Amino acid sequence: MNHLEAFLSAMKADAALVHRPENLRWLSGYTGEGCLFVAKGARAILTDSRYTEQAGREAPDWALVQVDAERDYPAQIAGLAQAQGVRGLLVETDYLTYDGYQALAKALPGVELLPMGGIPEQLREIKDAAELDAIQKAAAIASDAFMNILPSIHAGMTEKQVRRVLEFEMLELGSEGVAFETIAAAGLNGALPHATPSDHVIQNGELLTLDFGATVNGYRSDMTRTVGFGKITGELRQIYETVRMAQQLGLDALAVGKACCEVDRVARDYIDARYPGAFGHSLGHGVGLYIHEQPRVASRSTAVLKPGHVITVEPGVYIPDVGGCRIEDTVIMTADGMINTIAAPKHLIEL
Ligand SMILES: [Mn+2]
Repeated sequence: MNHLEAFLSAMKADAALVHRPENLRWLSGYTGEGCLFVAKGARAILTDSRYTEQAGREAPDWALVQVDAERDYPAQIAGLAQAQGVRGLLVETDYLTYDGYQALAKALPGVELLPMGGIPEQLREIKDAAELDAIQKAAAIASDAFMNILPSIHAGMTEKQVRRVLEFEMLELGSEGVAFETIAAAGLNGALPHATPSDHVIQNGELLTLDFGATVNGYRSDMTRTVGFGKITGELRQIYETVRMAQQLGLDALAVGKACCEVDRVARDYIDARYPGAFGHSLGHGVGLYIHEQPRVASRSTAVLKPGHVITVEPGVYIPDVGGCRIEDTVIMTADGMINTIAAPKHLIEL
């Protein structure tokens, strides 16, 4: 069953309207702006003249409905809904703006707008062979880029300079673009889990956390490595080894049929016993066309691991006025185990 067939059979309404860019791409292959109208007897891409050529190339099996000043999105959607006799239309109420929703409701007086309820996101959890191939390629690019830049990064560079070198190398190796905004956090900035690269000059004795990913065919990879400059001793080394062990325990806990909250707990208990309260975020998340997908690997997650899940394992320790460390791999769950897509080593590298 292809993505569209899976979606159609999961739809509990006459038709659906899809706006989220990742879902457009996943269902149709189309990567431009606009939305999809999907019904049992119709599939159409609605967009404007800037994208009609592109939509025809990327999704030749889909009908094209052009919007313009005369016939805007609500009017064209109303036309399609009427032609298909739609009474209930699924919409992404977790993505549409309030104004967009109001405009639709006004244009479709006889149609009930129903929440999509995350159907595409649930289906996207399980990746097929082509998706896994793209993610593995993206992971290899990021991992190789990290290894390639190690000889050229050194104390005296700023976080921004390291980011530039790393992102350039990923592009050189074939990435379409960054998977998300690269994090480069050295010294005390390492205590901020999502620090933005700054002009901070990296000093010997500091840790640098790099969280980054590449993109292939729209699919992303996600990895984090923390490296040291000069000699790393005392508490920073302890923090590093604690995170490294917690990450390994998390990886070792992965198995098909295992509850995600159990995997989170194994890594979290290890850190909490040593650095209480220093690991605030969840252990991991799904990765695919979007960087944060289902399933969540979190203490309150109800998800159970299945073959085809792609998840991260990324514990961290963050201590204000001391620094921090995170180590992360992207892992594919398979019927008989798992594949760690990130090859880069995890011992403490001192540059
Ligand atoms: Mn991540």
